[in-house]
Amino acid sequence: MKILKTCITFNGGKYMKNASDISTLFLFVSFISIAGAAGLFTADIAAAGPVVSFKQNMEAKPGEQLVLPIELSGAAESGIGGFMLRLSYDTSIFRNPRVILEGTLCEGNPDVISGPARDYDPWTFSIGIGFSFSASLDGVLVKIQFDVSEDFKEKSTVSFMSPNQETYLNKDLMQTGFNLEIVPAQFVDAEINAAKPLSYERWDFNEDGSVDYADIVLFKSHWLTTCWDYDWEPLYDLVEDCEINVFDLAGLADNLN
Ligand SMILES: [Ca+2]
Ligand SMILES: [Ca+2]
Repeated sequence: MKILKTCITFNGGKYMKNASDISTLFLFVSFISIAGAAGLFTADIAAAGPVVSFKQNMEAKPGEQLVLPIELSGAAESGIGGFMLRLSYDTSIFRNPRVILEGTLCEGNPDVISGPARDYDPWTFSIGIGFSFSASLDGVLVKIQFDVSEDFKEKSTVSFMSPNQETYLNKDLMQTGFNLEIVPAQFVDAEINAAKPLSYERWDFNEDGSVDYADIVLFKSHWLTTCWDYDWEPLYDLVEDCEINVFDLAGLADNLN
């Protein structure tokens, strides 16, 4: 039943233009429903093909904004012509979702649609395009921006809803006669950690309850690295300027026990 709703949602908009599209839709809905009931969508097909992944190890600051890139790899020769990402997350923590296309593989594509779910949908927010999307290179598929609740503590997950069913990559609908042909893919969720507040604890890098020589040694091993370096570790960028430098050292020195 979830799959049925998916199809209606997707085709109920601009893509369903005439009677022939409508009959195609119902044929397609029947097929998908039967396939779903028969258990044809299994974890096996999710293991192959391209990978869609949230950027990992992201931190969010309570009360601030979070931009979360969704990355695509293995795109070449997979024949992707569209996608539907249905996301599920705690809406009391991640609020006012907006899609950013600038700097992504979707930049400049006016057909990307997005929006919140209705009350009866099991997902929270969706982003998709049915056709005219072509990814020959790997990169950031889209970005999603949230306002993060001031109450955000610890961690929270942003996940893809039902990979290869409600969330999927697909062949170009224009070329498949509006039959949804899913390109099997792997989808990797995000676990977002709450950034630690700028307080004494932030200088206690090894979290042993004291800011001392051991923390200086750890700090020194990241000296003058920048956020463009492969071994970038934002934990040490106490004064956030994308470099571990003298400004961070000053803070560390001030907080030594
Ligand atoms: Ca320490
Ligand atoms: Ca810094």
